[in-house]
Amino acid sequence: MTTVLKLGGSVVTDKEAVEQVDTGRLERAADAVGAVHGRDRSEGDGTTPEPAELVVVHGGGSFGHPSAERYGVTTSDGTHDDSAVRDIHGAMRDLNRAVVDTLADAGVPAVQVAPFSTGYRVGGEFQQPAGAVAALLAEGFVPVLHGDVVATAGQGVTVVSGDELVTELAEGLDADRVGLCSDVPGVLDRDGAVIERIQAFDDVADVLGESAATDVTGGMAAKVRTLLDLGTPASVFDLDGLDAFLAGESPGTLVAGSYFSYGGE
Ligand code: IP8
Repeated sequence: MTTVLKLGGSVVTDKEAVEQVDTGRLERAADAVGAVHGRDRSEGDGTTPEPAELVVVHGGGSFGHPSAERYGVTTSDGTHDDSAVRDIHGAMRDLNRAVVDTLADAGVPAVQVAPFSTGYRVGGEFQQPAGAVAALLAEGFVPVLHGDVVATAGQGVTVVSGDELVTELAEGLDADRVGLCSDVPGVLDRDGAVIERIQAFDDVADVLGESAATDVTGGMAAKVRTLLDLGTPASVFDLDGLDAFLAGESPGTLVAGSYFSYGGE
């Protein structure tokens, strides 16, 4: 069982500040992950089942987005400015360090994997070879990747979003489940109620807005589109749903295309 979990920028950072980790929320998330994927569990004593393999991806929040905006870099608009690479990638590395350290403190065998050094974009398509991540998983590590800048043919570098990473990793690793943990309890309808299941974008196109804070990689609409393109069921939930997701439940909104049978309905 392989799970890809994204901790959104709104979970790990204070999105209204500049380059500020949200320590309280990050620790809460890390504790939830540690309770299921902690080191003591992964060592195994021969009597308990092997824990599921977990890959963590985190977003940029107040680290990646302001610096990307400063240089005018998005997922489709690139730059050849080497300062932009150092600044945007550097900001994301700082955040990644905080996320990995906090997960490690919570007992998770977390290790950093930088998309800048391992992924690239050609013809607009982001590619993240999964070989190294798969090898780390097989060795009992929890790889932690992050939104980043990546080499882009003809454009220098562009931003890669955590959602793009989730898609590539879920496909490359043939993952069984995907979780997107952000600051909303799910995809919301017009009345603010959580939509339990989404099977097609047209069903929800009119109710999806964009993120209020600076977000160069798009808000909920982009997330839903990305998730529907996956061949893997994905749950969208907030921190309150994280324990349930890690326990194998489907908190928040379950987004799964027509390949997926919703309990026989
Ligand atoms: O927050 C974007 O990742 P996201 C990362 O998952 C950068 O969209 C560098 C803006």
